[in-house]
Formats: sequence, structure tokens, C-alpha cells
Amino acid sequence: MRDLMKLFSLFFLLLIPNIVLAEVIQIEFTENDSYSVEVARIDVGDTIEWLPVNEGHNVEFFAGPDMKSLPKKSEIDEVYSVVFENSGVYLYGCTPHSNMGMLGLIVVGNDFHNIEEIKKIEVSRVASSVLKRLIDIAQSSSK
Ligand SMILES: [Cu+2]
Repeated sequence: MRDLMKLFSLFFLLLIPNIVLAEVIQIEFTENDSYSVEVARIDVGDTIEWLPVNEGHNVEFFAGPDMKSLPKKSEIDEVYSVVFENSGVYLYGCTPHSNMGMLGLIVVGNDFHNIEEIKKIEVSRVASSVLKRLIDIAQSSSK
């Protein structure tokens, strides 16, 4: 019984700080075919919630630290939320508008280990200049 209590309190000690620290960050689809937050810096375990404030957009992941298991693509005009458990850089965009530069970058846990792979992702000419700008913003705010 005493061991069970110990285990129980240990469980809460481990659990409570995570609950307190985990945040939900909201990103809106804007009327200018972009995301309201283009570079999001979050901690491991945080949630990002995309809100379809304007119509015709979604979220599709192109790259992340684990290329074998990227978050699934969302439906157009759907509220979408993802919990980020792996640290690293994620690149996503809107399926119909990513070629026009509707892209977003997420840096989880201040971890840039896969930034070179993100830089190599092939996108349209317009999108590649947007991607370059987002990477610059992410890296300049990393200190
Ligand atoms: Cu879009």
C-alpha cells in the first residue's frame, strides 16, 4: 500500500509540471493566403491549433524531424490541432496555396538539427523565397 502511494505521488510529480508548461498556440488562416504566425517556436509537448478564420485553406506537412511519421494532412476549412512530441523543425503549407508561398515553420524545443533537410525541400520559386525568409527569422530568434 505504501509503495503504491509512493508510486502515485511520483506519478503526479512527473505529470504536473508537464501539464502546467504545455501550451496551446493558435494560428489563423488569414485573408491574405497566409498563416497568422509564420514561424512558431514551441516546446516539446505543446499543441498548435489552426483556426479556419478565412476559407479555402488547410495544413499539409512537407518535412519534420521524423520524415516517416509526419502529422496527417488536414481537410480544407477544418479546425486542426497537433501535439508536437518530437523536437526539430517542421515545414508545412496550405495544399492549394503553398506554391504561392503559404508556408509555415515550427521549431520545437529550439532544435535545428534537421534545418539542412528543410532547406533542401523543393518548392516553387515564390515559395522558396518565402521559405528562405522563414528560416532566417527562425534562426535569428534562436538565441
Ligand atoms: Cu491556402
